[in-house]
Amino acid sequence: GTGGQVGLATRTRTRPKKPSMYKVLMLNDDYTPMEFVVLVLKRYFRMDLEQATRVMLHVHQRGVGVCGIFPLEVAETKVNQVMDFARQNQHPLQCTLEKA
Ligand code: TYC
Repeated sequence: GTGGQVGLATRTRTRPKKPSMYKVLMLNDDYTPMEFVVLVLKRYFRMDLEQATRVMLHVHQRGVGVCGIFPLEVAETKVNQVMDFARQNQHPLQCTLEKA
């Protein structure tokens, strides 16, 4: 046009892009009771007693384990909930995020 502005061609998405997913990891420590970790896994990750016990023992033996894989905002909320609950109960349990 006379103004010299050139429109750049853009492609528009037809489908929304898939959200990036994040692993929520539980870390072992020497002080948090096993029963407390099982409670956390049941309460915040909707595991039954058998699943929760399996994941807890995996973390106890290997040092780290995956609690679940979620979109970023959900994963962040889970980490905050677990850390708050551990703090309230004076346990040093640590939980963190990692891109899946
Ligand atoms: N290692 C702890 C104990 O022997 C149990 C434990 C398991 C702690 C998993 C943290 O994420 C954890 N009491």
